[in-house]
Amino acid sequence: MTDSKKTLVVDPLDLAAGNGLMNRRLFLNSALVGGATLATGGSAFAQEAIVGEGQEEWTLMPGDDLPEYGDVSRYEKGRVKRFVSEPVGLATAALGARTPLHMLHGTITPSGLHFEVTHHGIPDIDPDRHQLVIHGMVKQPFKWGVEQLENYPTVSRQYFLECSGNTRVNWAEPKPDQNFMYMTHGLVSGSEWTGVPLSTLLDECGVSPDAKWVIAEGGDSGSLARSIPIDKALDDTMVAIYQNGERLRPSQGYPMRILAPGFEGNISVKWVRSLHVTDQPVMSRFETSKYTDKLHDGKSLQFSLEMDVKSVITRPSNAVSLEKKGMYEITGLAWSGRGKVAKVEVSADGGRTWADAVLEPPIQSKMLTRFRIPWMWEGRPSILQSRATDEFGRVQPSRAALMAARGKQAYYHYHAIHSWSVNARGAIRHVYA
Ligand SMILES: Nc1nc2c(c(=O)[nH]1)N[C@H]1C(S)=C(S)[C@@H](COP(=O)(O)O)O[C@H]1N2
Ligand SMILES: [Mo]
Repeated sequence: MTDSKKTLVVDPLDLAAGNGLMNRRLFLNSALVGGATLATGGSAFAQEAIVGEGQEEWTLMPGDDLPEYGDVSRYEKGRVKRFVSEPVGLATAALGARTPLHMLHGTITPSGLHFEVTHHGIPDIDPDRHQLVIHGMVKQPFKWGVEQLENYPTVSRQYFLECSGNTRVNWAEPKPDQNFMYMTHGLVSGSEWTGVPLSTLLDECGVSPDAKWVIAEGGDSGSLARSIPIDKALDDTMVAIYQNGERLRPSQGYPMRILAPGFEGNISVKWVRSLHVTDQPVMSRFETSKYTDKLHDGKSLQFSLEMDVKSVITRPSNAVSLEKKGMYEITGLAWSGRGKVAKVEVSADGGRTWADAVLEPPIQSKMLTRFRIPWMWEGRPSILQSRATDEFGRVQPSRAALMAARGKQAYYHYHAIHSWSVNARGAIRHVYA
């Protein structure tokens, strides 16, 4: 039994920054897990034990038969789900399904919860009739079905995928958007992708030394097309056929997609059917009217493909408020489109002081990294923020710095520090700080 009135005694040596941020060493040496810290004062989480429980009906009879394809508990079905936008006309608008980041742990997004952006709906592709062709500036064009692709040596790597429209409401909205965080940040997910390196297939075709771009075209009705720089195509880009150990889901591009690690999601063309090797980009509407960044002077940045360094606190967040004073774990995700996350700092006082969070290994290039730090909330109004730095020294900017650099008219590639204000009752709101 815990005594909820006893106050938590915090060793001042354990404080890492202002307003109750604790030294991450509390996690590293498992002092918290040992109970010494959390048990005092009654943690914010534990409940009193009631003797005599444990005879629920499921303990009294045999359970169900085994399904051939497993599913989540029926109690989770309504609770853990993607958040799907209204279908507003397939021809012009993109449909989005957002990952419930605040409900997930670790870094791998369950396939059924991977975010999805689809401009023309999900095609119902028969894998026996779908083929990928490589043509254009090559010695010999070739084509492959998914069964033929499987004969090649494959690679399996964990990568994040983020739509460059993720968090875009924060550019323009003068008032901070109060939708729950999955609406502002849920267009990012992490998976293990298995596929054939695109370089293997290009080598087989014999790419001309004058080639500069590979134009990928999808097999959906709108034939979404994007130009991939040849260096990226020959580097870590793959034709993915598996996600988290099983064939791609229809939402993710079944039976094959481009996966261009660390680049904006739009270029990872799903349901890919054609790769045209050329010396010029195709200038499709997805790289002219869309996915370009309008600057102060009315000019636009085009082909800003590599995603910036970014992070967000997923718990607590405006979707998960605090119920009472006590010790909490602040946790979230950080990522960089260029490489590994090197550091995540957390502030509980609106950026006046910062403490280093623990980064949970393995820390992988172009993949989500989980961070965590203990926080003693003493019931004071607080502003929680996270700031990521990648291995190249790129630091996640404040919103003011990002707006100063890129202007207010931008739409894509928002990646500034996100701020959660906690009031004295523990209610959490998104604020600009
Ligand atoms: N063929 C095709 N590929 C596509 C899209 C599409 O509509 N059609 N949407 C793109 C966009 S905008 C993004 S952000 C990513 C999303 O990938 P996901 O749905 O697997 O998360 O796919 C990209 N690839
Ligand atoms: Mo996107």
